[in-house]
Amino acid sequence: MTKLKLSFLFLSVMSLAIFVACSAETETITKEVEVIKEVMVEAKSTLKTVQDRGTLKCGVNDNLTGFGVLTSGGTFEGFDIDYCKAVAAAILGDASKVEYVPLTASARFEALSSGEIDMLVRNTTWTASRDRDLGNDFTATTFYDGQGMMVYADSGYKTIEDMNGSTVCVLQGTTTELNLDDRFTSAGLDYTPLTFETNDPLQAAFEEKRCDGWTTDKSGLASKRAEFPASAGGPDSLVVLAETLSKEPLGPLTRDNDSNFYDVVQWVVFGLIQAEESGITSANVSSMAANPTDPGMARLLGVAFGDGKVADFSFGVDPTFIQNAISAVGNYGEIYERHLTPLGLTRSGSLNALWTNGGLIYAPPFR
Ligand SMILES: N[C@@H](CCC(=O)N[C@@H](CS)C(=O)NCC(=O)O)C(=O)O
Repeated sequence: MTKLKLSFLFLSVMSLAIFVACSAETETITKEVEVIKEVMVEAKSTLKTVQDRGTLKCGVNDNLTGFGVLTSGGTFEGFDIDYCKAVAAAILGDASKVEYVPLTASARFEALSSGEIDMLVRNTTWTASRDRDLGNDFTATTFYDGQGMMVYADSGYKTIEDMNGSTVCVLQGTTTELNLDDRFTSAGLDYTPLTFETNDPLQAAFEEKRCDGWTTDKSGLASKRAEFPASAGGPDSLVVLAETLSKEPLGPLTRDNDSNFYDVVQWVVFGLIQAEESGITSANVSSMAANPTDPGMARLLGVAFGDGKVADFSFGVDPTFIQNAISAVGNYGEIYERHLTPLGLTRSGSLNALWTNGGLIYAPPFR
């Protein structure tokens, strides 16, 4: 729906609301307002588009092992990819109904706002300007990250302060590029950024030692370090400096004013976290659904507890949507273990531990 039509509908709602205040026909008009509101929501919902189309268009990374990568076998894999699968399983009952759209860092927001994709899950940091100016809605944080600096072990650099006068390789259109400037400029350090649109030429420049440091999210550095080719020195030739330059909360995002779809994506994220907290896994979810041990578990899995009713939270999808997502990809811990543990990203003691273990991974109540 165009902005003009939306404004017209909004004005219609407003004038009806004013009329309500002055009229005896309050009840009828209140109903009309409700209908108009429903039409507005319905007309804009990506949820309906996905249901009608039968596939989910997910904007992803195809070049970041652990988060999103196109494998040599032609399949997409990774932590972010599993959220595409989980949402497809929740809405369509089938995790394979995803159309993956690989996007560079610079192209990702336009792809979402133009409608080319339904949701974006591409190691993307939640920031104020991306939320407001770019018209996105961040659903939840799936990975708490921070920016790091990777250098050659034999470079002698131990801290950012040692890097005065250095050249740093960085990707365009990222928070990384902006934080790098904040950090060096505020400390009065001289540096030259060498910027790239995609990772491969960046890595080539780093291997050729055209830059002294490579900066991005620490998870990204862990991924690139783990795969650093032996011909260029292998992983042991590189170190990531201890300093964390920024906060990089990563997670899926949807378009602004698309709350039916936004809610489903957000509660799928929360559902997979709650599943871990409740001890529900891809292996035991069917038996837990057949025999839930408590009412909270029954609500989460969309089944009745004893003789009670099935709790339907009216998300516009089957009440078993979280159950379907868990069956497809497992709980939060399983997803983490599958994709991020192999990169050496230790979860225990980090922000990405469950809140019950001292971390920030927390789901609001399913009630
Ligand atoms: N989280 C940051 C950085 C995202 C980013 O693009 N990171 C790089 C390095 S981890 C990446 O995904 N590179 C893969 C590529 O563009 O080929 C942001 O949202 O701006």
